Amino acid sequence: MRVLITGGAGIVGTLLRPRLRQAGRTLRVLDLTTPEAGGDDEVLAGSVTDPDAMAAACEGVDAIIHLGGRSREASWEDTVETNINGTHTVLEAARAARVGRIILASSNHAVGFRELGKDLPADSTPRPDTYYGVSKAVIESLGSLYHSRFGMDVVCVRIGSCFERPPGVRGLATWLSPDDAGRLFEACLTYPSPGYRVIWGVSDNTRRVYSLAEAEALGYRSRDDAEKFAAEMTDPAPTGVAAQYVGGPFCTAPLGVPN
Ligand code: 15L
Repeated sequence: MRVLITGGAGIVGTLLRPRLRQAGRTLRVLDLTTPEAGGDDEVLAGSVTDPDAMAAACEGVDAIIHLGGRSREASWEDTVETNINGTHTVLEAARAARVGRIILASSNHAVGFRELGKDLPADSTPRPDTYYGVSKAVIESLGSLYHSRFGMDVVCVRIGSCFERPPGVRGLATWLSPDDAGRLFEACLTYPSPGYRVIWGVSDNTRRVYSLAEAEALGYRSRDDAEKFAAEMTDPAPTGVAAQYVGGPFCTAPLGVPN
């Protein structure tokens, strides 16, 4: 089995690579500049917006983890080009190469203006908080379209905050630990015929507000809880709008301004 990871040199890709390697599986890792070698991984340079590069990257591939793109707010034009056109290019290349399964990195910011509550369903309809959030809502729709039209299995993961450690107090609720990320993407890669799904990417944090049920239906079991880092957090707890909505500080960040 060969798995293409786009944006594989980014934060999430770097955390995932060692956790997804296994016998009988080759990881093909793509980024704008050639990613560092590691294990038996194939590494290559190319942009997700380049149809030729993506066609070559998809050759002989069984599944794609599409992480490539802007991971924060940027200008409207950059966001459309990299995240929306880029994802369309990846899906088109995947369709032409008959790749059966795509896991799309979506984000909590697709639903950033949903009120914080208990167990927010993973398929809550979009309420983006930024242009970035809009792009994530659009890629979920593109994934739905390619599933319905072409029968591809598409799993959209609304990732909370995937870092080595929770990034501040808000992260105590939104953290997806690296090991849980490995377990979650492994479930996305191996669950038989998932069809089209939207799931949350989050650990079983004490302060969690996202539902785990949809990811657990794919066999994911979180073993981590951000609460063990609570005593180390020195930033002030979110207040006002940032405390009311899923997207936290993204809800008030200026639109189109890189942050
Ligand atoms: C995201 O979607 C970003 O890619 C990441 O950098 C974090 O900001 C994360 O959301 C978050 O909400 O913590």
